[in-house]
Amino acid sequence: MEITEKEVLNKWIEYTLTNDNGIQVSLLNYGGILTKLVVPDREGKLENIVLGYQNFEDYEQDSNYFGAIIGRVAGRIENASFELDGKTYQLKTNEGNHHLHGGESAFHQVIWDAMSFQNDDEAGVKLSHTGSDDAGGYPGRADVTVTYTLNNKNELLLDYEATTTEKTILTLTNHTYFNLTGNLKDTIENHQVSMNSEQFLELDEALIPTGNCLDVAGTPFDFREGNRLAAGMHSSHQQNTIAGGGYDHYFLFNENEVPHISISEPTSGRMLDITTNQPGVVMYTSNSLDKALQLSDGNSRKHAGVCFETQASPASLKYHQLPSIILGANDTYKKQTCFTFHSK
Ligand code: FUC
Repeated sequence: MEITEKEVLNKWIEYTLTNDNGIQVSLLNYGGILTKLVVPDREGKLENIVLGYQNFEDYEQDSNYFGAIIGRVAGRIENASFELDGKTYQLKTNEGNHHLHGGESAFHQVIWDAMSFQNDDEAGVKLSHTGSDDAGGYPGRADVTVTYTLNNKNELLLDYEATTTEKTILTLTNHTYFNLTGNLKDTIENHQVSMNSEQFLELDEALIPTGNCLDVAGTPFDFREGNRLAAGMHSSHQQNTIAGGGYDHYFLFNENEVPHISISEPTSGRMLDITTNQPGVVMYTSNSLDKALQLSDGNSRKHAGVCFETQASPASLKYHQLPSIILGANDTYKKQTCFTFHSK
């Protein structure tokens, strides 16, 4: 295992973790942004499988949230408002009337305290952030750590921990866009995804969950036996068109079935398994990704990457049957998502 540090833009540090099989993970202390992930294809060829900017300055105002830690609440809070214990809280809007991905200057835009560590079989960086007492209208101050660990089993672990000074709402995720073709050779159309999910949340035109849980059976949302992402990109299903041609939906996982998601890419043979103790995932196929952004491997385009945002849904604030995002003052939020890389 090896770990190196490099200063970028005279203000951030980029850490690169390398395991004994040549897998490399690069991340910034700014936003905890995963900038590069280099893994072998079936021939052993090492290539980058995540979207990242060519110029680091572009991470500062990134409405695509490339690779970043998202919080305090990942996803959309309808009308930027929620009720907790009979009290109504109003947050700042940053997408129409709504509050997206923790609002402005959220966890994706702060410099985290970083501490690296390594031993024979793993190397990592522990990122910590102490929120401010007035964190954009959320109750309580949240103290958060996110630890990235790469090991020699070809696993990348993201461990999230949080506490709060007052009862609050919190759900964290990471917003990496994967593209297993390597070095952005193609879109994600031919990625084959299997997912243990029988239900997903219906969206309205503003991409806000309506509260209806829809059955995946007989729809392009059925990944139980595996399906190409292209199935939803060219579909006339109203839920795919509403999302801009593809997926931008919360899927609820079936309990006790792992891995929760498996992805394979036929040309490179690369595979990725995702296992988590989160109750579900937003699968977003970059339907609204800005065109012609200068990325490290070429220009961006629609469907250039796919995000698997493991999390609980903020829709639970309104629809209480969904897994909750409430964190009590004496509780510790503890979540893990594990990404395992292999090939066939
Ligand atoms: C995802 C989506 C959104 C948004 C953003 C960049 O989390 O749910 O629709 O476009 O990423």
